[in-house]
Amino acid sequence: ATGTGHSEYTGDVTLSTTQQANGSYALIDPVRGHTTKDAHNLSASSVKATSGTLYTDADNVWGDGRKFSTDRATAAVDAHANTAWTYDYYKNTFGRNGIKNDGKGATVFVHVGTNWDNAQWSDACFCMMTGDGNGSTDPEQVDLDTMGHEMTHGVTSATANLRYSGESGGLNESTSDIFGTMVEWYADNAVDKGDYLFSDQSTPPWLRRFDKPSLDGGSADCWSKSVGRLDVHYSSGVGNHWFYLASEGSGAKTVNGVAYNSPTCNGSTVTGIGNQKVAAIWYRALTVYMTSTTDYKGARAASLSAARDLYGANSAEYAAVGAAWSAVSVA
Ligand code: ASN
Ligand code: ZN
Ligand code: CA
Repeated sequence: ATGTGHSEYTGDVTLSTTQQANGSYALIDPVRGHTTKDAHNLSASSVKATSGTLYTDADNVWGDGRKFSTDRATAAVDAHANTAWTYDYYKNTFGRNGIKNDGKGATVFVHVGTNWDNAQWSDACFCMMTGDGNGSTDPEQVDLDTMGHEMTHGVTSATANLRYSGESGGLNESTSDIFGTMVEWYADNAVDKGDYLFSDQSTPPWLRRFDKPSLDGGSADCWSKSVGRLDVHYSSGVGNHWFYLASEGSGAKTVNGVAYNSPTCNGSTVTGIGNQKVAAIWYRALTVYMTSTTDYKGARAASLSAARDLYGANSAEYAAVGAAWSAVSVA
């Protein structure tokens, strides 16, 4: 069935739902296999696949469009819709049939924990958990790029399986930021437009940004020998900066009304090739060339191999990928 949702972050949305024997509708997506449940504030460490309760509704019109809503279905609207956008992005862009490419859907839990200002993916429950924000500035953590980020952790686990520490951990995080952002670009929503800011809707003004990652106070803009000692959400900065430079190029630029200014680490000028091509290169690098121990040097090699496969070794795309890595000090 097709329901209507009043979302927190993307206006009114359509929802793929399933009518049950008793006539009510459930947040079970029959196309993609995803199910959305209320965790009833169970902590993230306690959530199992069987936890919580399935969302059901009599008239298939869901939520009230408010942040921090007393209607517990509102966060579920965003979660259910944005999980579908993420599935569709991977399917329609890369032919990937779900997180494991096996057609099996995931479970999404909303209202996890109490004032839990976070979201996470778990391979163990094949589920995503999303919190309600911090009770003041940050609402429910269910916006497009956040949902895309968390589901991408599942894709990474099923493919390169980048180990979640050191440089491979930074690459794992960067991969989630990159494809999370690409899901936002793919959805092309009038309210939550494509940008190079991460978690900008649910953690305003943003949690991380790609043009100059260090503006978050912790992320690395440039590779150095010690970058692997940073938290993986900070060592990811090198990969995110590479993605921005390869996509949009160096210097000042306004995209979809947001002003960016991306410096290079070596004084070079980089010309971008657009984020769709960079994402295609990164997806092939992730799924064909990277392994659990790939570091930044290995990521450069993997993405150049992918660019060669897709566009040729003499292409502008291949040159841009290499130039952008050099510009973040990955030689
Ligand atoms: N939201 C965080 C992430 O996906 C949770 C974590 O630290 N693993 O990176
Ligand atoms: Zn992450
Ligand atoms: Ca964003």
